[in-house]
Order: sequence, then C-alpha cells, then structure tokens
Amino acid sequence: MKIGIVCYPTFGGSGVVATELGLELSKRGHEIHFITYNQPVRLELLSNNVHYHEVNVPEYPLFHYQPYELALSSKLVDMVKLHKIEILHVHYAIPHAYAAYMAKKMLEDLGIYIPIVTTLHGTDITLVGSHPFYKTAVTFSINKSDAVTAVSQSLKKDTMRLFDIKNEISVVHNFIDLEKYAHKFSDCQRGMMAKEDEKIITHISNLRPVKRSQDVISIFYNIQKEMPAKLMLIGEGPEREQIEYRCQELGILDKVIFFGKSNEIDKILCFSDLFLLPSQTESFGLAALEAMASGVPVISSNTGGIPEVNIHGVSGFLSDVGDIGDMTKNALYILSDPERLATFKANARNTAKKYDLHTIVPQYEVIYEDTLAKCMV
Ligand code: GMT
Repeated sequence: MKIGIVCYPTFGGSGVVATELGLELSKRGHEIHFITYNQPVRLELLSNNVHYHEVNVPEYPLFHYQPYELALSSKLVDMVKLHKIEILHVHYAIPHAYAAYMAKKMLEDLGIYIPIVTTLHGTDITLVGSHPFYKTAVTFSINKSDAVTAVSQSLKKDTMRLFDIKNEISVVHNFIDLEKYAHKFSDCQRGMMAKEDEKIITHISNLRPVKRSQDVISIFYNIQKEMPAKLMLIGEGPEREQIEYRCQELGILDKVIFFGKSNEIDKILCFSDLFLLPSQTESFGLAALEAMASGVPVISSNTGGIPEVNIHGVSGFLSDVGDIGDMTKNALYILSDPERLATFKANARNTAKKYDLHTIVPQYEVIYEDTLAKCMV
C-alpha cells in the first residue's frame, strides 16, 4: 500500500507513534510518505520506501496567523497525485483531520478518491479539541473521516462523551518496539549517572502543567530522604525553570539531572530503577510503556488510559491524581527491597509485551484494508 502519514514532527507521543508506525509499515513492504512541516524527530533514516515531504508556509506580513492547514491540504493533494498515495493516515484531529478532509474534497473534483484514517491521541480531544473554539470543527472532522481510531478505551469513551460522534471508533493501543528496549548490560552506563548505592528515578515529559512535574519533584524529595537516589528529568517545557528553582529551594539540585530533549530515551531508561508519571490526565502514557519495555516499574496516577498500561501491583502502582503520599509510599515499597525491585522490573517488561509492535501494527493494516475495501464499493 502507498500510505501518507500526517503528524506533528515534534517530541510528543503522537509524533513518535506516527513515526514508529510508518517505519514499521515500511519494513512490512508498504511505501510511506510522511507529510509534515519538519522531519519527524525519530525519522532518522529515509529509504527507498520511506519519504518525507515538507509542508512550507511562507510568511506573509498581512496574515496575523499563517495558514498552515491551507498549505497542508494543498501539499496533500499534490503528493497524493504525484505519488499515487492510496490512503491518508492523519494523527491528531487538529488540524490534520480537517486539512485531510479538504484535500479529499479537492481530489474528488479531479476524480481521485482518497480515504482518511484519523487517529485520536488525547490532547486533541481532552485538552484542546473540546474547547468551544474548536469543538465544531473537530466533531466535523472526526465524523467525516473514513475510519477513526483512539489509542485507548478511555480515550474512546472521552471522545464519545465530549463530542457528538456518528462514526465507529476502533481502539488501537500505542505500541513499542521491544527489541529496541532489550538492553544488553554493556549498554547501560549507570556508573556515569549515579553511585553504586543510589537508586535512579526517571521522569520523561514535555513539562507542561498536565504532567504535574511538581509532583515528580515532591515524590523524589521524599524518596531521597529515605535512601540515596538521583532523579533524571528528560524533556523540555514551560515548567522547566520553576522545577529548577524548586529543586534549589529544597536543596536537591545536585541530585537532579536535566537532560533536555533526548533521542536516547532507551539508553537513559536502561539504567533507571523507577519511572514517575503522576499526570493530571493521560490518554495512554506512551512514556510509561517505554519505561516498562526497558524493565522499569512505573509509579503513576490512575487517570485516563494509564490503568490500561500500568497494572497496579504488577508493573508498578496507581494512585489518585495528586496523592503524593501514596505515590511515595509505593515508590519506597518497590525500591527498598532488591528482590522486590527485581520482580517489579521483570513484571514491567512482561506487561509491556502486550503492546509489542508486531501485535499492534497489523491492526492498523487491517483498518487500512477494510477502509479501502469499504470505499471501493
Ligand atoms: O502528552 C502530551 O502532552 C503529548 C501528547 C501528544 O499529542 O503527542 O501525548 C498524547 O498522545 C500520546 C500518544 O498517543 C499518549 O501516549 C499521551 O498519553 C497523550 N497525552 C495526553 O493525553 C496528555
């Protein structure tokens, strides 16, 4: 199949999932065309069946807002015609599903039929999409897609609750390349980060308020009072400065390592003992799955789709949002006993196996085939 993929090319989970999906589909023999405004961060290798087409939005001083969806829909039309793309898979409703529908209509005028698969990732529904300023257009775009998927049962439920949806929504969970996270001992440069007796706690996010990174600091503060520990913080975002100040106030700045944005998540997770994800809301929590695939147990909130990923008492523990006391108690329970820690690590890796890309990616292929077949009728 010739598949066009539209996504946000940044470090967000939706862009990561879209990129990993395209790369795996290409290995399975499909021709993939990424169409977006920058080369996706995890798209390191282009090959004869992985292509990247940049959407350019020329700056024009008359426009207060540069019209990205207009440029994207024109680019989609051009690329579908030029490369004979058979299906478009757009990740994130805003504005991708909307721009894809415009492209579809323009192509219809030329006698070309292109089906659209839309994948909802969470923030496009729970945080941004349901805002009254966007809701009408998001509802329209979802209802006009030929197939719609959501990354968790929880996100499907939220979408049905928040929007007037006429379409069927299939749940296709996020996935992980387990081989990439199957570390050899020699890969893990633990000694560079912490002393032998220090536990390594990790948090990865875009440091936005929804991630409750301040809770991460509070939990870590409590942990390091009880045992030697280091905190690895990966990611950039608006709360970074506040977090640094807070660490300074608490006198723990020397125990916190800020990595910024990183493409080497697997290497950092490799030497981690525990992962913290106390988010306010999370449609899935890809970062938690990445941690689990590396054999890192997860202390998380019990919100949104996280309970579909992190299994309470098995791969880690779940607590109510903001319950720092319970999260600290659970973290100390796992970390304080080496045998228990080893069991949780093994369980985390085993639990992640449910989301192996070899299980999940074929589910998208079936959706593409069914959608194409349905649209031929
Ligand atoms: O979490 C973010 O702020 C980034 C966001 C995105 O759109 O890339 O992540 C969302 O999509 C991910 C991939 O499907 C999910 O794993 C995240 O849980 C989801 N984030 C939220 O729902 C807050």
